[in-house]
Amino acid sequence: MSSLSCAILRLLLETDEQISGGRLSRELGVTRSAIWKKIAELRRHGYRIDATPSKGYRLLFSPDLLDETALKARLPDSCLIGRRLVCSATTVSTNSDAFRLAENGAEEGTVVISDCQSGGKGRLGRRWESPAGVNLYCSIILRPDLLPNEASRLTFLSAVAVADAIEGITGLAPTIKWPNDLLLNEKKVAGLLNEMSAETDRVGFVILGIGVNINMTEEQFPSDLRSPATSPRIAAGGTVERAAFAVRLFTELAAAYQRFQLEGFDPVREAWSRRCNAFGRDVSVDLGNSTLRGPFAGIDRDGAMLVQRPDGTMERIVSGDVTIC
Ligand code: BT5
Repeated sequence: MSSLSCAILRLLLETDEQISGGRLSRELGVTRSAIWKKIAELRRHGYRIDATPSKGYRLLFSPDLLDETALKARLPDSCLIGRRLVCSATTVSTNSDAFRLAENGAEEGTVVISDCQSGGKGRLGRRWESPAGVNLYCSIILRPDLLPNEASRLTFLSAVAVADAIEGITGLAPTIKWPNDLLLNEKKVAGLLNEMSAETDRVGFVILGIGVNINMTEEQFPSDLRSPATSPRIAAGGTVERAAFAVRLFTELAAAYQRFQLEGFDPVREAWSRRCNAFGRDVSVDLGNSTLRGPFAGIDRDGAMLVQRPDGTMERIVSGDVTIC
């Protein structure tokens, strides 16, 4: 749809009242008949818009779309994340698409979103279940001024932003399991896959890959998932408008990224620690050829997990699968 449809939708979303055709045409600098044509176009895409002669137009219902019009109509103009949106009905993996775009110079804040992924990626070659019409799958291009070994800080930043967005929109309070799982009632509701391209001393770009289960139902999860999974719909009932969730996530992320650039990692670490589900509990870490078990002792300045060994010293874990005992 055109930028005029998007501008009309933005004005309709701002109020529950009727807006007259005259006001729309004045504010947007086009004729009333141009407004009428775009209202018809929005209706064809599933928006229910009431038109009362002499009173004007009122939005009654928005379809749950994740296209450019639905997102741009809700996104503040000043938001860094989403200043360019690349939306599609289906793709293999939004992370792979974003990586290619970034290699070709796409600007910071570009977001790739798809309604469905045929090859959604988890970590270590695992799969991310990505059915159509129910969830959010997005990949965000950032170009931070960081050393390669500092880039993992953005995983923690994005985990906090996703948790804040879920809580802001649904009222449900997710916890975080190191390093990248978001849980509701101990079941996985979102996962992060951050990838980067770097020279030896400098990050070129980072792709924040974010998958959030939103309106997914129990029946849509395959029975062989490694660990239990959920969505706000399963946890609390009711559905969430995905475009509203996505915009909340982008604004949370933009604010967190700006704060990180000004104040560094400490505020991120504190916010992450408040959400972490492992404090005071024993964790078991699969290190590939051995398993470490001990009390979780937080994360250090680089985001490495600290686990207390039996002799009281700390083990730093930079990667691995963790189970809360
Ligand atoms: C992750 O990996 O949690 C990272 C997931 C990142 C997905 C996003 S979607 C947008 C972007 N584009 C991509 O291609 N990827 C990113 P990991 O910690 O390895 O968890 C994967 C495991 O979670 C799987 O082996 C399953 O057991 C489980 N799983 C798969 N799909 C799930 C889902 N929709 N909800 C909950 N758990 C799931």
